[in-house]
Amino acid sequence: MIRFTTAGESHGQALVCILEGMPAGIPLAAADVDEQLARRQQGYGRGRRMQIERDTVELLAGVRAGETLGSPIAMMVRNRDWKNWSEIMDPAPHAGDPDPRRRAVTRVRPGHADLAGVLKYDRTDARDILERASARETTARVAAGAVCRRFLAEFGVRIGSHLTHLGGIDATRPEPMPADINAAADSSQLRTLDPAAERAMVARIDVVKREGNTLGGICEVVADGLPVGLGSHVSWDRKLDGRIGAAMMSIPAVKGVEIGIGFEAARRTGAEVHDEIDRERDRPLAGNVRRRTNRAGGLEGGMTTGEPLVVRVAMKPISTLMRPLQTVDLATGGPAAATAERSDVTAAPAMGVIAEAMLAIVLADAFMEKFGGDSLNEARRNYDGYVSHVAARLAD
Ligand code: EPS
Repeated sequence: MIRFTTAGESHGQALVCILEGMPAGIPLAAADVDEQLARRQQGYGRGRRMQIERDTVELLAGVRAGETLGSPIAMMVRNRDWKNWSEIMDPAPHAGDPDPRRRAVTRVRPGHADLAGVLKYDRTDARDILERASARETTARVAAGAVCRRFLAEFGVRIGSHLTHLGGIDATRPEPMPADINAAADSSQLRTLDPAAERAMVARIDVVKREGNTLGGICEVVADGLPVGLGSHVSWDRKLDGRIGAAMMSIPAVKGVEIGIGFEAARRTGAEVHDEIDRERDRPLAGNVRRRTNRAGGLEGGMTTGEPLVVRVAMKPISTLMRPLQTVDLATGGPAAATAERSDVTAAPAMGVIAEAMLAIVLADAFMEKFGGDSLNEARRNYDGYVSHVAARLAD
């Protein structure tokens, strides 16, 4: 239903994104996208690059007078750093001086796309790989996600995230969770909801930075306001769990995804895992029931249940270490210390914002699959018809 593609190198001119399949009539302003882009740029532990960039979107196509047209939406975010890289990243054929290859990367970094990329794409300079493997690309995903999020907001869907773990330190999940997770998380420099853990995390980042090392982390993403029945049990590729898993695993450096209690479910008995169901009036989106617990994380049989959708996403430490690991130099064939480019100590807080965007894209796709429509009004009529039907079940 929804397709999107991004293009752009980390130090190229710009990142671009084309998002197809959004209906006409969604209210959309550049500010809706910019707000999300700014959220992605925050987080203690980022490097100097984030002081250079001030990401803002240019809406190039698919939007007129503050509303989507139903046509492909094209967006561009310029790289401010481009001016420092315009010779090295110049697309024009270049011979001699200045040599665009003078910052060639041959001491490939363990854990990065560098080595597999140069072998596969037959390159001698790993910059040809790393520029696109860079997580800078996620800027364009967040732009696409912002549009999907704006669409979902029309149906009362809210998506938020917070950091639950950083480099060996757990944050406690508040009980109850704040109604607006992002309002709370965005005011924290690590996007955690546990101030004591945050202080320990900040101290850990400072120590690890001095050591020239890096840290990973885990974010929890929550979507609420979803109706029962997005996704489907009927075929593997329509199951929403699988679609969410693939979207999350495509985020650079993400190594694991859990839905609900995730891996923990394998350690418990069925009685300790499955959420018992009670009838409860005035819960139309869930078919007038409530689960006593939400260990399933809002998904059963590949479909939403109407309970909050809860996804946890784990990111490995960034693979550019200022105190580099051992590798081979592709230019000499000998052993070498890996390239140490300017980098972040951790980008785990930003990863939560990116995971929100990916979830918004998957959910908007599932919405369009279920409710269809060329215009927002048509999708809304279909949504209203379905929800009133579900709400009539177990109503009295
Ligand atoms: C990145 C390396 C750093 C990060 C970058 C991702 O950039 P630079 O090489 O310019 O210092 O800052 O992230 C972003 C630019 C961003 O917008 O998130 C990498 O190698 O993945």
